[in-house]
Amino acid sequence: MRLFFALWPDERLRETLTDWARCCRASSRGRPVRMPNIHATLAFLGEVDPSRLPALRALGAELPARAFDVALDRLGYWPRQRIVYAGSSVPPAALAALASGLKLRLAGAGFPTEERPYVLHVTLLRDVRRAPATAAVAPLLWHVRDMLLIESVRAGGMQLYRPIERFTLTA
Ligand code: 2AM
Repeated sequence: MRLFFALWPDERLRETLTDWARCCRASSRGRPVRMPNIHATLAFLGEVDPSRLPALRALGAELPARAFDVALDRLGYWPRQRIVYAGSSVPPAALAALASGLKLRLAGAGFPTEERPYVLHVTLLRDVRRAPATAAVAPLLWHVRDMLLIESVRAGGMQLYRPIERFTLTA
């Protein structure tokens, strides 16, 4: 199974982010992420044997993580990944704590983890070869109340993200 932990904006937020992608695309070009698929990856696991699912479920449930709000207030461009993303110029400490706590537990349980520090990014466009004309957007407040374990599957030529487990973050 190809798995990852993610934060998933609600439908209203994903619609607004789809509008951002549409605006951006006029200058940057690229391929928009479909509205249902818009998310922020917290930790990418890659191929995982299904026998490890109980360990991942337990790990997510035991993570002492708090709910938080984050303002998506900028558009970023990563030329190497060729993506345009929505990001935050003021990511809250609770997000950093969630990402580092998850990484620590994943590493402890023998899962591969990312070396680089965590940077919140909600990918909006892929296969982008030039920066969008503007990085400024009206801030969008995202109330993050849960974290998901997602399975990534390809079906009929499309990328589908299937929620495996939802973990409520404490208020
Ligand atoms: P991206 O948005 O930065 O491209 C499901 O594929 C999610 O996992 C995507 O959001 C993608 O992040 C991320 N992802 C895919 N392959 C990855 C990799 N090799 N390393 C880190 N993240 C990856």
